[in-house]
Amino acid sequence: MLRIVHAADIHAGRPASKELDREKASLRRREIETSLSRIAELCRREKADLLLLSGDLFEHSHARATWAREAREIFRSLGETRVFISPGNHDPLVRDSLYKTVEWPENVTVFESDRIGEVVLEDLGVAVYGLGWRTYLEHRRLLKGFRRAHEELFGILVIHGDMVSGAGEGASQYLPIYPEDLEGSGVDYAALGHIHVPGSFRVGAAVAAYPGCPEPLDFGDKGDRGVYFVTAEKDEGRAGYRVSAEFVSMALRQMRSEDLDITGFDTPERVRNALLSLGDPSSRKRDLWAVRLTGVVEPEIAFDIPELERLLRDDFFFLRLIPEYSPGYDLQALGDEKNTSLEGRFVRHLVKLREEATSRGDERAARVADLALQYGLDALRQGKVILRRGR
Ligand SMILES: [Mn+2]
Repeated sequence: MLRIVHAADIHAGRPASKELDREKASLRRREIETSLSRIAELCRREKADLLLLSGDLFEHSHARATWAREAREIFRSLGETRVFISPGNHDPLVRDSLYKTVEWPENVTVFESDRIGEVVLEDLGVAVYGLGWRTYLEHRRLLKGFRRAHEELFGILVIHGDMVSGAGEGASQYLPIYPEDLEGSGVDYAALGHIHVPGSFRVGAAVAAYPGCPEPLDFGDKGDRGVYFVTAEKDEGRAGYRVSAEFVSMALRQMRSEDLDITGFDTPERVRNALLSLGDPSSRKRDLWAVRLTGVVEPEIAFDIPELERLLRDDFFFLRLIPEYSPGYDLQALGDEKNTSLEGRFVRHLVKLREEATSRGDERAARVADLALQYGLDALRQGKVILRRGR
């Protein structure tokens, strides 16, 4: 049985979010860099025949030369595992690429041409096909017309690109991969890279997978992150292979997004305690959290968001608070027809504007009217505008 570890989009060298303090930012950057060594451990544990790295292994503009040397030693330590790398849009084969400055060990193949190359591994009964990006953008449909040369071998394609669906030429500037081109290639497994959300799927007779980034990179990268462990066995009953692609979670930390309803909360202490009830202590200390504060609070209350984040700095690895709560003005009472004051007329006018915007489907205008209502009432009743949104 053929045993394959397929990873992509490590993005080694990528600086962590500027919102992290210096110490945590450098820790996080290092965690992203060292995911390659954890992937190598998986290769050893699973006695993998092949390690496929489908692009964006590092970031050309940020990766350190020392990291590339570490990567070389990690690959060397894999010995029996053959490594195939197809550079992508963040690590293209430009003139001063780290791919060209490091002497890679014998078990490593970097696909250096933007035309599909092949490596035949007779002992494994495998042919690996792949290409490398040479520029930061790639509009060309590079897979079009490609057909594998060795029908009798297990065919693998390693490529960094964007699966598109029949949107015509120019469908993507990140190497558009058309399902029909992939199907026409005749390969058994397509080791894809570029999309950061993990997923495996079938394209005709082929199994294809995007492993996604093994460590989450942005707040959008929610959920489990990792690599694929792929096995392939000749299916004696039929002409082809039985291929299974199993997701293996690897990430040291997760990105979490939560909503917290703070309706009726009147002290920062209450907000702090509610935040401390999210998840459990270990997930708070481990993960990166983005929490939206929602609900309705007394109009005179505005929580000091940076101060709250500071108070909780030791409880969360990282916490970003997004204030989206609104002031509890009683618009019904304030806008009563009998209220002839400036306040009453202001509320009736703005409520009408908001309703008109809503009824013609203009959400933005409705939002503007709503905020104008809040700020106007703040000014009229409290003598100042309260910026609850922070930052
Ligand atoms: Mn990427």
